[in-house]
Amino acid sequence: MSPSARVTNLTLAGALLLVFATGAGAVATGSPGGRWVPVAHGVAGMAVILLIPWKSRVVRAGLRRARHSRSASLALAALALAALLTGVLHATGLVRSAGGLLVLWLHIAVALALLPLLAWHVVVRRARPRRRDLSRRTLLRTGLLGAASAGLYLGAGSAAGLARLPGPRRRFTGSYETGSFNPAAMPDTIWLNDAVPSVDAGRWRLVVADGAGSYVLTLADLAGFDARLRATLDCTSGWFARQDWTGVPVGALLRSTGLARSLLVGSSTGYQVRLPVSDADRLLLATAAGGVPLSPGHGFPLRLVAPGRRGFWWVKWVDRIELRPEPWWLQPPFPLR
Ligand SMILES: Nc1nc2c(c(=O)[nH]1)N[C@H]1C(S)=C(S)[C@@H](COP(=O)(O)O)O[C@H]1N2
Ligand SMILES: [Mo]
Repeated sequence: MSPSARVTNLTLAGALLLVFATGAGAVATGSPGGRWVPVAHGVAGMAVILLIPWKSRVVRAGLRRARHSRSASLALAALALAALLTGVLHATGLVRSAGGLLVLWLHIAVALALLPLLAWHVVVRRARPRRRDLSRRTLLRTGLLGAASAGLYLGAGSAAGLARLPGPRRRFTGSYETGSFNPAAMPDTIWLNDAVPSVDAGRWRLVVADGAGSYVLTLADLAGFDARLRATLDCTSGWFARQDWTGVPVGALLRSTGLARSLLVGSSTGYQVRLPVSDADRLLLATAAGGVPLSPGHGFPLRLVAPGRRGFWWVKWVDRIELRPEPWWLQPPFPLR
């Protein structure tokens, strides 16, 4: 017997909740401890695909009854299918950009557009769980769906491998390698509407504010440092590059941390991030990549290297670092400019 419309809707709602939560998580994750998040995102996406036949039965019945909200429901269905399609295209590597747009950006944009429609749909067509939904049969079905989704995810990965698609060679974050050990081949990525500033190297200053007060450094002052660090820059738009970075360890600039809880790293453009103070010993302020001074697009004269964190933490055109009493999480989850 096939599941009731209510059970189908509730199962789909659960899968979508998982898909959105892990999708947001996949964008944030940068260290191997979080490697399960993008995998869970893929498996949850497969569950949504597997539920399509059941859901279309519910949709066909619904379209006969509720006519007034039909166009919104169809828009919802179209966006959901577009999100699934772009997800599969990016993950397998079948199509990674279309019309100059990265398929991953399309995937994220479609998912964000989907969110308000989905919220509306869930409120308007709310399916209340009932106690008898928790039957042995439902549990068994959910287990089977989970197993089938994992199987489909693994199968799609092997198929992509057999077809020699680039998908299986992605990093654990889901990103494709682009320009490793060749900074000139690495994309210049601007987060939202920031722009490459023109920097006068002679007049540029770095302001350091630590537990002992604040002081200023020139580019000549920084030239004396040549700490090296091999680290992976992994952008949320789906590419990563390994580079040998050279510069000043942040720990060498901070004379005392006092009671500070976070380190604010600011750009001359106004872009800024707040990191936990405990990260300071792992951070580098780089003046060069691959032995060559940073290009304007990659942050000349100074940019943050934050190993284990996604690209949006790697502030470019840094002109101040400041120890702050506020906790690091007192900021939007992603930079706002
Ligand atoms: N000031 C500033 N820093 C920034 C950004 C930005 O838009 N403005 N983009 C961030 C993002 S999203 C990424 S992925 C990296 C990209 O670094 P790259 O341009 O050197 O490849 O820089 C980060 N640092
Ligand atoms: Mo990025």
